[in-house]
Amino acid sequence: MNTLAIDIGGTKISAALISRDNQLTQHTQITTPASASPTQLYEALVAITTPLKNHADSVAVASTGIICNGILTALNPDNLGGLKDFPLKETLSAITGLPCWLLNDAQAATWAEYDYRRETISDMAFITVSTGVGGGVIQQGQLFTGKRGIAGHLGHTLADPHGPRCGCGRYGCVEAIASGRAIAAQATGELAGKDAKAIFAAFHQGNSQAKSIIEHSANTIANLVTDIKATTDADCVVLGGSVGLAKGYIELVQAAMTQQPLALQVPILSAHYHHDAGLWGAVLWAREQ
Ligand code: ADP
Ligand code: BMX
Ligand code: ZN
Repeated sequence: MNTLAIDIGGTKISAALISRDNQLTQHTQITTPASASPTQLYEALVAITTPLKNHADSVAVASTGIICNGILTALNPDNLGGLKDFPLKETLSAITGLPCWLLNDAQAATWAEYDYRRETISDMAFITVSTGVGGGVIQQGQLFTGKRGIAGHLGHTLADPHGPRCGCGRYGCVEAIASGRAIAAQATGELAGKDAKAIFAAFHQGNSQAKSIIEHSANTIANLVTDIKATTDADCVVLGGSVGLAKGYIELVQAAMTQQPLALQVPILSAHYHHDAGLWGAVLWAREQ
């Protein structure tokens, strides 16, 4: 039988079936509703689960936001269309009639990326540069979730005390400078109103404003990686998310890392599971529970 895997992000919701022998099939994707209405999120979850639920015996979810006792609470409500709290476990159990396992999206991706490397490493961190900036930390083979689900929310560490206000309410968070939303928010003039994907396209066509916004993001992530190394002595740091995986981005982060003190440098790798790290992590984590 299969597990129905769901990854709820600030921009898209993806789902797939993952079998016991690790075959991923029926990959589907919809846009995350931009409205603060819980009804819209409910309807999106019904739409994505209905074609798949009869082929599964459990549900494993990776979701943006703080996951605690089955409730999704946004640390940055801007990234969930302004929606602050949502009874995710209860809702999905009711929609599918199946047992349901939940984890934060970046924590889930961290678990998948660790699982892939577990023979060779014991300590690592994962950073998703996506709608927001999410993270997860593995120490001695253990995923840190924290008692309240907050552990590893690396996007809300301080990058610049004089930086812009983050949707979480703090000023100068990594997320407020480096995330896909932040990249879009910094664009002016000919790039105003464009999303991060379009700003990357402009960067590859030689646009100097796009280059400086993307380099600022990459430098901010390189500083975060250095902080992670100083805090955890990670064996490696893995990057994911559509910005983290975008052409040319990891090379910019790696180049900025070479400017850091040698003892604080650490290998920066691209996510093995690419855009599906959250889906795989949710399922692999649920199997461990
Ligand atoms: P989610 O946050 O829902 O998990 P993503 O990881 O796809 O979703 O991140 C969404 C962000 O990534 C948006 O800001 C979007 O503009 C940006 N993005 C999507 N595709 C690309 C791409 N090919 N290159 C650069 N940025 C991208
Ligand atoms: C935000 C926060 C994290 C999440 C991260 C990446 C919310 C709604 N989300 O920092 O919990 O892990 O974004 O999420 O507060 P994504 O949607 O960009 O993948
Ligand atoms: Zn923040």
